[in-house]
Amino acid sequence: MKIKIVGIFVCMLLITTILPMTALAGDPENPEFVDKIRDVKLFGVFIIPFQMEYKYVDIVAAWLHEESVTPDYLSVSLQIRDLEAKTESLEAIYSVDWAWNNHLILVVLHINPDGIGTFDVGRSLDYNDDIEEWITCDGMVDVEQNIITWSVPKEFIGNPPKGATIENIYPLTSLRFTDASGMPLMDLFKDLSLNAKTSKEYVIQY
Ligand SMILES: [Ca+2]
Ligand SMILES: [Ca+2]
Repeated sequence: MKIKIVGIFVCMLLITTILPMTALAGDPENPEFVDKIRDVKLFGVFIIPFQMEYKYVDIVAAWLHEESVTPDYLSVSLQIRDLEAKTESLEAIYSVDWAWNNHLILVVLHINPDGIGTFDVGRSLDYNDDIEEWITCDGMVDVEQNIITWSVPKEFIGNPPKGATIENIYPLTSLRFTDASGMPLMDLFKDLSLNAKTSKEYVIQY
């Protein structure tokens, strides 16, 4: 009886230590952010009945992740319903922002008829939402998997230590006229994160 109770106790200990570990690390199977699909809206407000034309800005999920071999980088991945390496006429803007230590961080990528732009990361230097400083970072567009990944140097975002909680992870996409078109640079179509199915925190692993 005693052995059985000890066995149950050990099992419970294992479950309580393993479960948080698996739940904390972001990956495609366990993303921090899961969006509805077919929810791209005109001006971010009006529902569009047919979404075939907007698959390349329809957010599916977003997650943060780190590798033990590159502990100085925080990777951010954004999954889209059907990602394209270039657009036909409009400019697609992909971004994910989050908060740590009361500072806002934002990663951005533009894809337009010329192709893929630079992978940028910005930070606010004070406690408001304005981004004051930008750098270009490494990144990857995987059109097979429909995933954009930014590789963010931790130093630029204030070196969040192991155990730090990254909160309010919110992706956003928009479609607007290109600079070259001479048309007003307003967001025509957007996929907002207000209707997320899942939105949770990420804990720094390294
Ligand atoms: Ca969506
Ligand atoms: Ca959405």
